[in-house]
Amino acid sequence: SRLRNRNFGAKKTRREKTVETPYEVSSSSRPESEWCENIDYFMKKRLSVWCPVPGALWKSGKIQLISGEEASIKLSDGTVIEASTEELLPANPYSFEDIHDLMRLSYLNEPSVLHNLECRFCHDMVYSKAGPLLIAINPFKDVHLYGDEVITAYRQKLTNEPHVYATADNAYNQMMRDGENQSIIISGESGAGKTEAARLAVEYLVALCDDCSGLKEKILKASHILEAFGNAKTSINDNSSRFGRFTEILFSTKGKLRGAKIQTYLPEKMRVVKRAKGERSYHIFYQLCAGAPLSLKDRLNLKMANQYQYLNQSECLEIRSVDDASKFHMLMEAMDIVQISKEDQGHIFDLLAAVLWLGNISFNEVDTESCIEVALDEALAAAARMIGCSTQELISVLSSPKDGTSEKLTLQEAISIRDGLARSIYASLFDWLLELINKSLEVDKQETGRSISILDICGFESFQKNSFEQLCINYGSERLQQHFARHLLTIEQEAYDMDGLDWIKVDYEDNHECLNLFERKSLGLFSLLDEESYLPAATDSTFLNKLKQHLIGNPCFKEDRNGFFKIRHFTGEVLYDSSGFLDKNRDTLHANFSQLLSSSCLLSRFAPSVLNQSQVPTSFASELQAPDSQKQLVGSKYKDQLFNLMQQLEHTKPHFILCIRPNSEQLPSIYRKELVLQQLRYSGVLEIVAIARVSYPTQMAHEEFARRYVSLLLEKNVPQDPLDISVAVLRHCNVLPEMYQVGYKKLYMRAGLIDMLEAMKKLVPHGTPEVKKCFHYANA
Ligand code: AD9
Ligand code: MG
Repeated sequence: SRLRNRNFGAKKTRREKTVETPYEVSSSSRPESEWCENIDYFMKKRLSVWCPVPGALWKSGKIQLISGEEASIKLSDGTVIEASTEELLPANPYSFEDIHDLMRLSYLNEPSVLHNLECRFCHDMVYSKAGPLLIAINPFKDVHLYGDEVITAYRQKLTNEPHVYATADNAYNQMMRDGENQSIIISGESGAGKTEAARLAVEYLVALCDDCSGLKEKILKASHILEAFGNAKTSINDNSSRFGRFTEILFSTKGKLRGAKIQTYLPEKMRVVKRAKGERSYHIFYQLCAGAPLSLKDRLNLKMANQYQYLNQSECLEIRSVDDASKFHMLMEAMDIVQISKEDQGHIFDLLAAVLWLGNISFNEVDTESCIEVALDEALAAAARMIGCSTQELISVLSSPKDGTSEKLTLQEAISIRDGLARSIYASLFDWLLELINKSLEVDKQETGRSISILDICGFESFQKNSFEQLCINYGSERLQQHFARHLLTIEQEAYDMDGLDWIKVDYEDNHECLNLFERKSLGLFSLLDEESYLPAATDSTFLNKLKQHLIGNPCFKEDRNGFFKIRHFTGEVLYDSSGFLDKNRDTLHANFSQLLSSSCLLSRFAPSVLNQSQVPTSFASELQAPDSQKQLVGSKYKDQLFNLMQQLEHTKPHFILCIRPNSEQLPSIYRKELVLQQLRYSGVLEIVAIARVSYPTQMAHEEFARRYVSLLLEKNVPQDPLDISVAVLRHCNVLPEMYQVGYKKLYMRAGLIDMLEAMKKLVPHGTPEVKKCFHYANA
């Protein structure tokens, strides 16, 4: 309850003064600063207040009586309740339609924000702004806010309603205006709508440009293909992304669409062979089984999905209102559009069938001493045929011990080798597919110069059982949250302080402690995990002991019952089951995989390039149970990838979208206040608004400002110093003093000012001698 009952601005009179003028507070409301002293006023004028009500968070009502610290409140349903005056918060007089930006609430407090978002949500207005941040609440239904006509409306600026399109439009305009690369960073927990938002952003950006070469269609379809291979139904989201995605849309310096490049992060391999009940493997498997044309079915010896052990094990083969067969037809079309050759498509289907058939391979116990033998049946023959090797070669891989010793395999070991092979094939297939897609979207580098990147990583997850996969996903969310908070909450405040601005700090509890838990050099969770993974004798339980020994001092780490530990994430506490951590982090390939690779013309065709790229040592034989210390392990590799990603993002101007999941059932029209509030709280939305209300979103060095806007000065005596030019321009244009602050180095401007200056510039003729002189000066 970090934020409960916080009423931003209530005690911060100084800030209130700077804020009111540009965002005009309606005269019918009292300024926040007066709230504390003016509860009486609210009672007399019968103005609404928020009152805490057990089980319903807050309800609005009117104060009937105040006696000392206690007040009687009549709620809108007629009931009267008692509450302490300290717990009451002022409600806003506005109707929600006016308030598409939470910055415009005259009283910024949790119940007001929740209520405003709820009203908008109930009217299908699922987007709102929180200052610089776009909030998107997942409607789980078609809200008719998308498509060509709406795109045109945003392009022509016919509407100022918040929207992903507006965010994308803004990014494009800023890229063109400032010549700076942009990024759209989408956060939110699993099922909140990140992937949909990313799709809409890409849809808008590619629609901005004329498209003669079919590039636009290719970019959209590429995303469609990746989703078929990288998304799956989980218990939280029917279309959950099981990999992170960073899509760069590339433009020429003139703003023409030139191509795209996609990077992916940590696709979840384990899902191919194992997952929780009620979840599915990757969509593509079910689509293939349901929709493959007869000839393909024959060639792959394809059965129904329920006949494959890898698919039927989790007792979930279909998704409500999803037609896998028609999805498959759309996928084939998408592959054609992306120009994946028919031959490569054939290979892709072969490998998918290989994975499915591998899962059906069974083992017989030959004698009582746990000696096992691969069953010589249809599954073995089909898998070998699909991989492109002989059954004997496949048997040899599946029945020889991982570490090359002569010991006999147990049944469990044999199954683990089989599953490891299936996972590796699928992971390599995914990487290869990405390579094909990127080749198809590739452009001549000289033609590009600008880009807008869209980041959509897996959202925070907390299931009943959480394993290594959730740990990595949730660590990714922590990293992203740090970037989000740094940009929306910290950097700006630091800059104001440094540049000598009059400023009141807004505090925010950041997540550095949790990041530290994961990232510390020698005693962080990932380095401890690596250390154990390199030791052949280590087990999940020795790993857990190590964690307990070294992490117990960190407030984000907690011991739990045997085999489990807890981490306090910024979103809340998650219980992790440590079993399988070491194996998943090692992700060792079978020693004989290289043998199979050389004998299978199919695997040798695509796997080597992919495997070399992913920094796996060239000798597979060295990847035994405990990998050699040169191989980078899964967790720390992901950590490094995220670091690189964050660095890439630091070179862009970020735009943030926060997606919110209004209910856990994926149902339309249900807005669960507690769930929404929790997400608003841990993302720091109220703090972001509080900062935005007093912030200056556009900042420009005086030199740059002078260069751009000196032409607005039509006088003869133009000052020499850039700072003086800035001030002269602003005065000359009659800009209200509360719209800007002048720092030592930069000019800090409120939202809207720069657009106004741009508009004025268009009206002023260029080229007077004074202007030219100043341009020379400023450029120099
Ligand atoms: V995860 O972290 O990948 O598990 P996401 O990506 O945040 O998650 P996703 O975009 O997949 O969530 O959204 C989940 C589902 O919500 C979608 O499959 C849609 O059915 C639904 N959704 C999301 N956004 C919208 C929307 N703008 N309009 C309608 C939506 N439905
Ligand atoms: Mg997603």
